[in-house]
Amino acid sequence: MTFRTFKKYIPLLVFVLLLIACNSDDDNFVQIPDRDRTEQQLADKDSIENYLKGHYYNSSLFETQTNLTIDDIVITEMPVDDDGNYLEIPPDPTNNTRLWDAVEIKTTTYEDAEYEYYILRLNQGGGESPEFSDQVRVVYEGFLEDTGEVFDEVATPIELSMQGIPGIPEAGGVIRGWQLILSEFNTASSFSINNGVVEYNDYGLGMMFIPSGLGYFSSPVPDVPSYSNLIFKFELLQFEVNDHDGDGIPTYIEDLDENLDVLDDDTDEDGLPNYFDLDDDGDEVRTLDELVPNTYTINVGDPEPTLGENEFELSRSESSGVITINTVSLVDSNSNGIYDHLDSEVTINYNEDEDS
Ligand SMILES: [Ca+2]
Ligand SMILES: [Ca+2]
Ligand SMILES: [Ca+2]
Ligand SMILES: [Ca+2]
Repeated sequence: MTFRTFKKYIPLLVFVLLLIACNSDDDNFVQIPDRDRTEQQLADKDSIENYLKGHYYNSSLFETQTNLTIDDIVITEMPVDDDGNYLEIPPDPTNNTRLWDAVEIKTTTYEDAEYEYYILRLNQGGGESPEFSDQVRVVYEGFLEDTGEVFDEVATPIELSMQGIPGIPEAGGVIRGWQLILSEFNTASSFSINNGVVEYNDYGLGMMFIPSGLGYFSSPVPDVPSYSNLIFKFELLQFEVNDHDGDGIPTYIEDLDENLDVLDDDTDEDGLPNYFDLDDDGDEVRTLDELVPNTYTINVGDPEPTLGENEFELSRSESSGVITINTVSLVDSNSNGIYDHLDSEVTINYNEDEDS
């Protein structure tokens, strides 16, 4: 089962406010202009597709066995013909498949450019699927498409927040390609602990082929030259729902226009995007107080309560075999189509009795 606690970054809010307050204007160093994204993507697409046509993987293994790891994925260069062109059929085609014949091609718009990216789906995973802004537990290896050089790898599972906060490296954040692709996979269906080692069952396993524009693009990153296409092998093991500002609303729900970008949603236009704003409509009643609270108590082992469509778990605790689950629900009390916490005309505080 997935663990569904809620990460909070309230101490970080202070840093963000400081950053906004001290926004300096001393950028008098020479800036090298970025390359045009659309032009770069044309070159990157060509390069990635050549790689996919020029390599194969050990496909039959993944059709016959379960719980394989990234170490079981073997990528080999295709043989060439007399003219030096890649053959289209790999050696031992019963057991091997050309990557180009196995990947899914996806498209997205990002920073006003159109992108293709590619997924090799080796196991979907039997658990739940994270949202683009959640915290994931993964194992991965990343290497450069053009040299094959490994620039980043973790052999034991680590947790990463897929959504960062600008200016706060500690808050995490991953490249756009990861946000798009990991949210397409599911976590493990279950896990067990044997001799202190966690063993996951039926987790997401695959590879991603990401153009530089959905990777680091022009940014300097150790061992990754600017404009590098990136390839990752990964296992998606678990996830947690992120609520960056701890206002009770999961971060992905604060992506109001559902474009998988939480930085462009700022209802009160105070410079703090909703996912990092404790009072989203700026009406001086905190978002958490503009949501309707509810409490469920169940016994350990009982089925989970079914939450409403706009109801989210805020916290849970367990005592003497009884689980207490606190939730909040979005509400539109004047039925004008705008939830109270986004409607500065409505200032009902649903926690007033408790506070006074
Ligand atoms: Ca958005
Ligand atoms: Ca705001
Ligand atoms: Ca908020
Ligand atoms: Ca309001």
